[in-house]
Amino acid sequence: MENAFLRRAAGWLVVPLIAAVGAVVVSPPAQAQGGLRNAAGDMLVGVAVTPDLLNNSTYGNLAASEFSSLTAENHMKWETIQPSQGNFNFGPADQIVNFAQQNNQQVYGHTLVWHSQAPSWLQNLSGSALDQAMQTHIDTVMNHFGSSVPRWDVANEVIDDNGGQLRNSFWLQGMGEGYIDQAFQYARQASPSTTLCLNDYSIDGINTKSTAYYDLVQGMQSRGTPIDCMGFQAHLIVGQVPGNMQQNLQRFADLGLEIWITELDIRMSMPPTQQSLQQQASDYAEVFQICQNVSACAGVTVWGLHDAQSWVPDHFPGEGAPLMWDDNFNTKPAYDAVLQQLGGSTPPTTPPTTPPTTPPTTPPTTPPPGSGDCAVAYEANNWGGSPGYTANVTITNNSSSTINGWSLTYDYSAGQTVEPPGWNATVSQSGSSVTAANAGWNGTLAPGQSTSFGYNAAAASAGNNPAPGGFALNGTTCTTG
Ligand code: 9MR
Repeated sequence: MENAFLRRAAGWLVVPLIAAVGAVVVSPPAQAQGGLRNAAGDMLVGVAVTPDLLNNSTYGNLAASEFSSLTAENHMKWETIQPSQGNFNFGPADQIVNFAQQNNQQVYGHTLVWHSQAPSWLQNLSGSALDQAMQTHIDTVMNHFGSSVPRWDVANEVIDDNGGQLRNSFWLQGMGEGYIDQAFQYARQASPSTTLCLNDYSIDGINTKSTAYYDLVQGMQSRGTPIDCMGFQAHLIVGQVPGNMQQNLQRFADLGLEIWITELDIRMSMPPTQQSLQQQASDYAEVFQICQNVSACAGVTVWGLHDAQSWVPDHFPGEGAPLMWDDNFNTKPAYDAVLQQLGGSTPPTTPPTTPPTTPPTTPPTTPPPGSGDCAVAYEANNWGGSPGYTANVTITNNSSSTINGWSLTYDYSAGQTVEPPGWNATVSQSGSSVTAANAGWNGTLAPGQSTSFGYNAAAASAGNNPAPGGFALNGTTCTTG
């Protein structure tokens, strides 16, 4: 199997190479390239887009200047590309690809074989007719885009939500369980150098469904089916980044796959509060940090540019605001947190807003909270059979005052060693004592507000990993549990 790093490096060469051979005249970047794409180094930062909106100057400028990869949110799906049999409609998708080429961006292809957004003529086929339609579609689409779309979701959402069985789709009914292998084989034949991905939601942490994918990938590999990459959609809820997400992505990386976070959004109950926006910022930074920590992780794509055009409110009534820009294209705390996580400089930010409950006369700094005024929840996810583990720590300000800047100290008793600096805090260790200091964006904790940080660590030996004790926030003892 080709090395994931080489593949990542090769992917970067695609657009310059096209320019070099003179096949396409690539104009200079239309926009100054700053922001996220610049800060991210060799990690791609993507956004799902709609062709019409690229003509809106605010949307287009942000899509070009902040992102290094584009995914068509809808316009490379079967119902758009081949609405009736044999009639291919590449216009909207080509707009996206052209925009990407003008702005030195990659394109992530989404998606070739899926049970949803599939035209009824296709759903009415079965057996060899369905098989033939699959091959024709894959061939025609991949040949049309060629190297301008260097990776594709070949099969999307093929496993059920309950019990990890193959989804009972028209594909499964029409072609049997070999349809997934068949799709990947057709894709490899059509375009040998394209990175071929599986992609799904609710597989971000270790659970029944993600383990079913792990087994599916291993089965494909044992049968010689070409699979190169695993996409984790990460349609998440504020405060619920799975504690073992990094461990989960790593186990797929260890199978030799390139890793992508393909459809990130983090929704919240509406309307947003200062607390939910801060939690969202910390969650976004954590997801980007996870990709940074997994060396096979090539990129993170967010599923939409700004809140006003997200799919979330239509599908989850009462929830929304899942993206990094608000309805009016203002950056949210999540943007600043991601930029900082990527190592970029945070623009001069608006001064912290005083929480509504704080009277205007409250002095800016408040004394440390009294004992029990903070609570700590600690969990360690052991990497089965090895001394390694991932720790996640959540602190809650249970006092009635805002905390401005925090430092949490605690002690390990069994010789554990943490790997600094961790994520969402700067973690260091001296002897058995660990200190975690807030990151730039989560130092302010309003009354009742929580924030989480984490790090990788190793126990002295596998299985010998008791929780630390003596948690103190700014010197004051916290309750645990
Ligand atoms: O965001 C897409 C939305 O505009 C469409 O109406 C919807 C139709 O199913 O698909 C949405 O995108 C989905 C993606 O293609 C696959 N993973 C789940 C995404 C959110 O539903």
